[in-house]
Amino acid sequence: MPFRNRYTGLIENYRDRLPVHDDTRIISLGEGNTPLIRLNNIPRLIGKDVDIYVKYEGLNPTGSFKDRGMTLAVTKAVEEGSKAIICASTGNTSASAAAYAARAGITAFVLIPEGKIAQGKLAQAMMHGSVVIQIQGNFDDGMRLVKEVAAQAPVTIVNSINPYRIQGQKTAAFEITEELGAAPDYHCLPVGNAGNITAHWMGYKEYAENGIINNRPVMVGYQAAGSAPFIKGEMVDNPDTVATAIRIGHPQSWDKAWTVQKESKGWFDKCSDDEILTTQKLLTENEGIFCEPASATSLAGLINDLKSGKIPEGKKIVCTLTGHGLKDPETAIKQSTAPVVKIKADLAEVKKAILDNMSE
Ligand code: AN7
Repeated sequence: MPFRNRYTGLIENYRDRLPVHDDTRIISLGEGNTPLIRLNNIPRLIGKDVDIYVKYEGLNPTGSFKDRGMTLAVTKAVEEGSKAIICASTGNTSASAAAYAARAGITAFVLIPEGKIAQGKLAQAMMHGSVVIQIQGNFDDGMRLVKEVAAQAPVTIVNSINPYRIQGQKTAAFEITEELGAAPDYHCLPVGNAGNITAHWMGYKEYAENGIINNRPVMVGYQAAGSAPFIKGEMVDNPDTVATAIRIGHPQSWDKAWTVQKESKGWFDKCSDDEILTTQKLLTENEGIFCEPASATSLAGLINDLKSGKIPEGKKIVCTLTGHGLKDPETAIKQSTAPVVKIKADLAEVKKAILDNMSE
């Protein structure tokens, strides 16, 4: 049988573009190398002649793009002798930190806003054995506390203010350009702290500066309307949205993201919670792709900009789907209108249920 090389994660894959040494012990769960899926049906449904690809980051080991940054942040923390990591999180960072800490054999402390993180993410943080600290406050309160406590205790912050997080996350742009043979015309992302949009731009710029590609995308960031500091032009104190992952009013990469906007000639815009949930469902029902609400913001915003003509037809566009739909089963089930037929365990009733629900 022919021997196929094992994929062993993005640090091994992009070793020469990341700050690791030959003898660095790499903490990996095989993250990265996620599918770039071309949408077959949605362009036709919205009546636009465009080439849309989604980068399905929900297929990372813990179900979100955070793993790209976490593999490097935890690898470096361990290399530097750290025995504990800490983060504030709307859910996905804590899930990822908990898993990579477990893998490394160190402790993770995670601060989460009480009652405002999706069930799947809470389950992950708990199952991986992190110390879950629920605070009566939002993400921004948690982030402030993490910075204060890390100044006084021997813990390494693994939020995206840790520069290794951004370095790891830039690899998504490498993968996209390698598959498309060039950068896309536009790249759309959901924006919370704005670490990921910053990381993608870093990756595209690096490949352009190295002559690997000769184009760079226009970067477009979308936020939930109730949690949209970049659209307001100032910090927001009481952010709220059904997309709890991006319920962030004080983005940590504020200045960096404005630089991305200027350098790439991009923009920020907002989507309503209704648009976010409708788009999440559009993807699940018409493409077979299940992402969490925050992730659908990238496509929801793109659809708005295609409808208005701000993004013209004939373009190649990538939307990042940052997290898996299974992260937030409660929101999914609440908004689902799919028929759930209840019957007796009886053949005739099953046949009737099939005939009644057969599509034309
Ligand atoms: C699914 O987990 O900030 O703009 O604490 O989980 O890089 O912050 C999550 C962010 C988009 C926004 N989509 O990315 C956290 C956290 C999902 C997310 C974002 C997040 P950034």
